[in-house]
Amino acid sequence: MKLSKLVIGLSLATGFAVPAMAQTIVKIGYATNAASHYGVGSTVFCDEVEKGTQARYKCQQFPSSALGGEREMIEAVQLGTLDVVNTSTGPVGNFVPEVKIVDIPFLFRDYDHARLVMDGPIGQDILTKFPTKGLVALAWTENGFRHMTNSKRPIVKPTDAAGLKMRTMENKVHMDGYRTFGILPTPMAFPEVFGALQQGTVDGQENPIPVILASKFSQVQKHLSLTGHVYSPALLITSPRLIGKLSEPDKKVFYEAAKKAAVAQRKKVNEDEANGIAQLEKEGMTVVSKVDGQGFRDALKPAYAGYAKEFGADNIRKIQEAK
Ligand code: EAX
Repeated sequence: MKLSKLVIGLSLATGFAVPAMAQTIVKIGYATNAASHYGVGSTVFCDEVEKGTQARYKCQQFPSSALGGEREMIEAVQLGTLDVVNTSTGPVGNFVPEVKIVDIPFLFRDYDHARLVMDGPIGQDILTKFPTKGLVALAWTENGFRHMTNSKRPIVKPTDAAGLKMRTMENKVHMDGYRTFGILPTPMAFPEVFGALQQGTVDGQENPIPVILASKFSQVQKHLSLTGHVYSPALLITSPRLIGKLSEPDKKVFYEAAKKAAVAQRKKVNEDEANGIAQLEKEGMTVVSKVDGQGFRDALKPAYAGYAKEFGADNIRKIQEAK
């Protein structure tokens, strides 16, 4: 018998007002709108949590950077003013350094390779590093392969990107890499990006197709180059405080919900990648689909020396060779 019917039946039979099941609101935030890949993943997470806990836990979603940039939302989870954030790894390395290795440019061959690593021993081991930093990573979700947009000129080879003032995430691994292309990296929280592009404070930015689409960057950017220079993982992150309050069965519900969210978010990324480029051309962007990928990889070599020193050449190779 459904729980709610039982509760009503009991209160009628005993004449006592049986207290309605207490409901806990789970506040979840993310950078892009509710129809985006982050919104799709977060909604699946929320639906699964509500269903799996018989509505004892119900989400309140804060899409479109309503609670600030991703770094601010991660800090809010640590402080306890936000319960869950669905965030790219952009700023995460500043909280959990072990994450930084997966932000290395041209580390992953394609989506299958990236997802295999994130869901395999290497990616799962990184998730275990979060609790000592006051965070709990429920699962890897996905932002996607990042491409360059700018208002000045088509980018085919690294020298075309040289001299451009490009907004980057607050991510040193990205910035060190982009400097080898001659780019002038300008780290900036995501909510400020559209305005900075509109005012010309920066010439360009780089993001996956789903973000470029959802953020309407075609309104302020003329050129899109399918560089795919970085795979941007994402994460559903909560806090030890929230997890610590859950019963074992409810904890299982939250982790299972996060896994289902990842599947839905990755599917939406695939859909956006398949349909988004034609959509962006329709919105007026000129698209360079064939860039000099080898030229970008060659230019990156000096940064790789630094990455090998920081993360260990073997660890980088293990990821690159994962099959
Ligand atoms: O996670 O800051 C960024 O460019 C991120 O890709 C965006 O917030 C989506």
